[in-house]
Amino acid sequence: MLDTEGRWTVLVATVLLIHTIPHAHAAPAACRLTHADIDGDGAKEVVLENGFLRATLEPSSGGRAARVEYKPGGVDLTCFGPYRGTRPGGLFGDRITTQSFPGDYLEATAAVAVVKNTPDEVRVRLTSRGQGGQAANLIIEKEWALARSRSSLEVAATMAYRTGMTDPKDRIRTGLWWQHILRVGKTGSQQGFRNTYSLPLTNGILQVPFVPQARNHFEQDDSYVRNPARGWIGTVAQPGDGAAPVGAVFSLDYSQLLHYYICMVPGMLEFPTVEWYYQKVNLRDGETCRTKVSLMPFRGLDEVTGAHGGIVGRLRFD
Ligand SMILES: [Ca+2]
Repeated sequence: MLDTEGRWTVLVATVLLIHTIPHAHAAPAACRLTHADIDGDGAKEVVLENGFLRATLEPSSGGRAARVEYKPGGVDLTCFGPYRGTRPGGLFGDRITTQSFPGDYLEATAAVAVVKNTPDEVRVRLTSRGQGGQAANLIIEKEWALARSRSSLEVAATMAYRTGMTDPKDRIRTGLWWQHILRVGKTGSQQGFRNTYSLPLTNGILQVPFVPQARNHFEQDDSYVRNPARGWIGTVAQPGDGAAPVGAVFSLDYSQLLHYYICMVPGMLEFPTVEWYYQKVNLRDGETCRTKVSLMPFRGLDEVTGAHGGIVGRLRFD
């Protein structure tokens, strides 16, 4: 580039990209779907599994992912709590922007429909409904999918308003909000590793460090991050003992996004929450809005500065 005094300077860039799609010569294991009470608590789980991930969904707890094991890294990307007393953690806890915490959906019981169960792809739909007022007719549906050749977990969500009455004046105005305990830790453990959250903002990439059992603090602007610049948010963890960094990034639709939100107060010793919420929409009877998210795990990147379309990357100017 040419500087103000007319001198040429050379920018040396280091680019490292991690594909979440494996090379063709790999022979990934077939997909499997199990719908059974695997932990003996009387409620059925749904387990989606391929060669890269094993995701345990809890229909009886709002249709969340209670565990997501990333096999190549030997880690879990979340834990099932307890979070805030006895409230479970996990990924994709449903909320809506017009209900205060915890709202109707975090502990709703979701209906289960297996959509596809083949060696190349497994797909299941979990459907929850609110409890009172207009939310009793507001349905949140998450369709989870794993493909044999991909290491990402795909979630396609629908928020639908179904009153059964075609009153053109009756409409609901709200937005979808997801709460996650995104943290990388040893498989099956409650506590995660030391890690750093990354958020792309209009004034640069925000890096938020978190050290388990330390009194971490992130409360700028009441925990809201109101200037997102891209549709991704993720974490990179340092397992220690010379092991490669392991992380995961959510890739989401930026055009629908409103704010990110991180709840990290000193009393939360094991993990913070990672959340975002979408812009409000107006829904009349029979109308729906849709969005898609990919959760992309990776190894070997010590920093994330971009993520999109199955690729997570770091671009660094030295
Ligand atoms: Ca169970």
